[in-house]
Amino acid sequence: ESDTVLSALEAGVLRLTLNRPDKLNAFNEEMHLALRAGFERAHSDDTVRAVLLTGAGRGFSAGQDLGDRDPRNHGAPDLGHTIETFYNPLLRLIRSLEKPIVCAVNGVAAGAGANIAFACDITIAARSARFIQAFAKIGLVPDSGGTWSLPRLIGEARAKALALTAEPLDAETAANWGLIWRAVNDAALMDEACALAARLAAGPTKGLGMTKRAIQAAAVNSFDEQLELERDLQRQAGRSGDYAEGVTAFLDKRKPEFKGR
Ligand code: T3D
Repeated sequence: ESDTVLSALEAGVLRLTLNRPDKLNAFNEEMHLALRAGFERAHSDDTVRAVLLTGAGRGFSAGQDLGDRDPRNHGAPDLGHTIETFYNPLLRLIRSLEKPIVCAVNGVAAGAGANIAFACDITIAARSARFIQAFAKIGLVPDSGGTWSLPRLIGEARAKALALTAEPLDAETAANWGLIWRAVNDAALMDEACALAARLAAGPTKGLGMTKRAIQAAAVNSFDEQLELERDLQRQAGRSGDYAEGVTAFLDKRKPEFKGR
C-alpha cells in the first residue's frame, strides 16, 4: 500500500486523493501505480458506483515529477516508453470505466495533471485553480489525451493557443469555454464535489455507464452508427433492474431506489 494516493470507499463513492502535496502531487512511478490500482478497483468492485478524484494540499497535480527526469542524472530518457507504461494505461482506465468519474480540481493542474482532469466525466474546479499545458515550456507535446480532448472540448484555435503558449487558464474561463463543468468557490469545492459524486453513486449505474460510453463513441461514429449504438444500449438498459425500479417509482409517485444493476 502506498500513501501517494489516499483511497476511501463510502456509500458507493471511491475517493482517490493524489497525495504528494510537497510536489504539488506531481506523478512519480509510485503514485502512478497507486492511482492505477485505484481505478482498477473501480473497474472490478461492484460496490464502487462512482469515483471522486482530487488532490491533497494546494495543488491538484503538476504533472510528471521532473525530479525524476533530470538529464544530468538520467541522460536522454525514452519518454515514449514512459507514456506507454504509465500515462496511457491510466487514461484508458479512466475513459473505459463505465461508472461516472467526478474530478475536483482543488488547485493548479499542469501538464498531464490538467489533461487527466479533462479526461474525467464531470470536472469541477476551485475558482483559484489554474490549468496549464506546461509541456511547451520544456519542449514536450501535450499528452494524457490532451491533443484529443482539447480540440474536441474547446475547438482548434483555443486548443492550439493554450498548448503553444502554456499560458495558465483560470477556472472560471475554463468553465465558460466548456473545458470543465463548473468553477465554484474554493471553500465549497469539496462539499459540491462530494454531493455530486454521492448523487451519481446512488443512480442507475448501468444506464449512467452506458451513457458515458455512448457520448464518447460519438467522437468517432457517424450519425447512423450512433443511432444503432443507442438502440443496442437502450435494449440493455431496458433489461436492467434499475430501469424497472425507475419506472415503477415514477408511477407510484415515490423516489427510486437504484441498486446499480
Ligand atoms: O516524462 C514523461 O514521462 C513524459 C510525460 C510528461 C507529462 C507531463 O506532465 S510534462 C509537464 C511536467 N510539469 C510541468 O512542467 C509543471 C512544472 N511545475 C510548474 O510549472 C509550477 O510548479 C506550477 C505552475 C505547477 C505551480 O507553480 P507554483 O509557483 O504555484 O509552485 P512551485 O513553487 O513552482 O512548486 C511548489 C513545489 O512543487 C516546488 O518544490 P520546492 O521548491 O518547494 O521544493 C516545485 O519544485 C515542486 N514541483 C512543482 N511541479 C513539479 C515539482 N516538482 C517536480 N516536478 C514537477 N512537475
